[in-house]
Amino acid sequence: MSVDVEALARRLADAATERRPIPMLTQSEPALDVAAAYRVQRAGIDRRVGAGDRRIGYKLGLVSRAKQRAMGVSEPLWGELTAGMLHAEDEPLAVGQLIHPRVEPELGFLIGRDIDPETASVPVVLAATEAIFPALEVLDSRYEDFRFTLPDVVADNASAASIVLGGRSLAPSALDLRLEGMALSRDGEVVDTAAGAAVTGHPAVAVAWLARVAGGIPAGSVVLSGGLTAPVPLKPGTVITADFTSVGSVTLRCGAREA
Ligand code: OOG
Ligand code: MG
Repeated sequence: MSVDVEALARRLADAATERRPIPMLTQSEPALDVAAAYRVQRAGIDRRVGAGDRRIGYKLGLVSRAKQRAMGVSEPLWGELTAGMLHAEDEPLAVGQLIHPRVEPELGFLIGRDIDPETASVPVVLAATEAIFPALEVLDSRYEDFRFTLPDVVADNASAASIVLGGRSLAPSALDLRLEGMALSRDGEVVDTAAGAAVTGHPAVAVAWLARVAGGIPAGSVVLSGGLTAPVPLKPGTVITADFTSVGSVTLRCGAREA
């Protein structure tokens, strides 16, 4: 039995547009395995690109213990980032346009040289990385109760909604990514802390994995490492800041009212 890739991509896109969460696809589509789910994911991004959006890179997901525990899924996954997901730091996020948004702190990689899938390794990733910067990722699962299996969340482009990039960009040689510390604050109060090593022992391990499974990473890509902590729910008026040791801070402000 095969799945109707286009129809499933449309179901997910409609859920986002209508702000209406849907049951997990695997409930009605038992044939949706991880490989088919990546085809649904690609069809969803192709739809966005067809409507004028542009691919800018990749995101890793479920790579830290904190995230795997929070979501009950213990295998990593990846998704794609588009220009339409970029959200300026000083612009309030319209949380009312999302279903049940959450945010998480991540490390961003700007890839300066193509990374081949066959030779990807930590030293290769670090040599190919032009800059590291802090990021906040806003997630918004299109599924009811923010619950999913691995194929469901893969098909849903790893719950991607918006990304805020900030801080200062540093060459990877200017910091120890494993020991890059991070304090996450909500409305001025620290709610979680982590270091880069939360992501697979070293965030570049996750980026090397991405290069192997995604068929390489082209020069110019932005890659998000995956959340360092469990995600934090967003409400109107919430202000979230991630302060990092070396790469600086990034802040997300939610709009005051549901709109
Ligand atoms: C899936 C996406 C995971 C991360 O950084 O771990 C992710 C989810 O938790 O909804 O983006
Ligand atoms: Mg993430």
